[in-house]
Amino acid sequence: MTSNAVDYDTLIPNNVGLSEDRRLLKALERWHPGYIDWWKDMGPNGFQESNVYLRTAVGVEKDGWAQFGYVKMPEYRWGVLLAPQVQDRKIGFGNHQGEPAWQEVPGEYRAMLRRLIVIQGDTEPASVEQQRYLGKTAPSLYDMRNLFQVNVEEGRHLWAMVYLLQKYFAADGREEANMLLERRSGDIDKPRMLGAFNEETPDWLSFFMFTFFTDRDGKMQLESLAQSGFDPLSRTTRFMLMEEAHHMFVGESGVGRVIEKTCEAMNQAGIEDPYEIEAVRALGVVDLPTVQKKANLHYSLSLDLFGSEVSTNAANAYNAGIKGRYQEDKIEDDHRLLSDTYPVLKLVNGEIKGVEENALTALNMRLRDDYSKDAGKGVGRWNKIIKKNGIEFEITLPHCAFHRMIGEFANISASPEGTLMSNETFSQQKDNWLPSQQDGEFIQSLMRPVVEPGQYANWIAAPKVGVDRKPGDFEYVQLN
Ligand code: BYC
Ligand code: FE
Ligand code: FE
Repeated sequence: MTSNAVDYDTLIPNNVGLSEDRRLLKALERWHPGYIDWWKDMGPNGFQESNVYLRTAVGVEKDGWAQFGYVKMPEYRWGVLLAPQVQDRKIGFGNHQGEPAWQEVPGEYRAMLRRLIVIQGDTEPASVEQQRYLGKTAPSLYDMRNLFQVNVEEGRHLWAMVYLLQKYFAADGREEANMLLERRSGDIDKPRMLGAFNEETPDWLSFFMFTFFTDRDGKMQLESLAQSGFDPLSRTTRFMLMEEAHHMFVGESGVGRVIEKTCEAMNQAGIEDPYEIEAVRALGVVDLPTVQKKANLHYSLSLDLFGSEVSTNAANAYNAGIKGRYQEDKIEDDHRLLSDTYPVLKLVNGEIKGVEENALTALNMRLRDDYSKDAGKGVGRWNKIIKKNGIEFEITLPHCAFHRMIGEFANISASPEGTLMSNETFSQQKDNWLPSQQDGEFIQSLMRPVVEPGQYANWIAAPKVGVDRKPGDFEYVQLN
């Protein structure tokens, strides 16, 4: 079955010929009610009966895959969608380079593959859990709709991984699929697997930072899984990446609109100094130093998601042909990396030094560098908004040693510039670098819902264009 058309006649929309695979169909139908229960329990709180103007995937080709319309979220058509199969696709890297891509799980890599799929799957519902109360304080119906769109798509990403587990991993895959519905973000007994997915997303600035920084880790990880020699994983992640672009748009434009509104308000009030924090806050907008602190927090939490800089797990997954580099198929080298090196920042005798490491074990570091470059471009666009408004301030990405819990710098303290310091000094300075309790309370004080169509909270600018080219006063969510 290689058709790209999506079958919407079945309970579970799909382009994988589900109706011809009775065993799999049964397994997914058995999993479905638990998913819906999870969505109603842990999904967007309070809006399950509202009509939301959502896009639903109706095909998997580059153009015209999305259809817009009002949907109640629990009735969203979550489905199993794979990018088109590439004929005669070959494994592009590692020990099996040049061999035909696997259509079944290779026995020797079964455990490794399952682990990666489970970790990927675990992040998707985690983000929905983290964001579940944000609907109540949305700055507009436009933003509320974008939040819900991100949420239903993360739900679909969970479906994508559950499909792989149920189809390719028999009984233990079924068990993992069930456990994905049992862990909970931030739960002490059954937490989600990765650190950043157990943090809170307490306000909308955090939501925008999360979709900018943390969904971008999603993009990088999915890009490297899209290179996988296990073809079904490659095809699923390739389609997920088309949805991921929207999540990062929500983040980048969201923070951009916050910055824009702050700059405008400062100019109107004649405030030139961005560090006149109380004066800026009195205007009901978020001061730029606080935006910087939020960026410091979410960037550093997201760097942790790349694992240790030097990792044999990463080398093994690459050698196995399971997880490649970012844009592996566009890199011109031998795709084996057996004698190559890669520069890694490490702690050497109490100093941060660049050290040449084996390129295979340094793959997490490399992916993280690619991530930082990608994130840096978006930050550059934020800075253009500030500059255009004539304000002297620049958002910067902190040093990779700042505020880390995983890897080389997990046990030291450093400033955002990368200056090492004692833990005591760090604690004294912390509130200058990361959102303090007071900053959090100030932002919370701005989080009042705005639900009139076409209206926006005072702290955020209106978007340049509507969703699906709808007019400014379009009712993106029909509350009832
Ligand atoms: N937190 O060799 P190491 C997304 C563990 S986001 C907790 O350093 P490795 C999304 C690690 O598991 C993308 N534990 O790392 C975004 C291992 O434990 P075990 C999600 C961590 O394996 C927004 C030990 O430390 N997808 O899609 O090379 C909204 C040593 O591991 C952490 C993926 O991550 C951590 N941060 O790399 C919605 C792709 N980091 O096994 C969705 C799949 C490491 O020794 N995952 N550990 O007990 C992977 O490729 C890799 O597992 C990791 C870690 C990159 C996560
Ligand atoms: Fe996702
Ligand atoms: Fe995402």
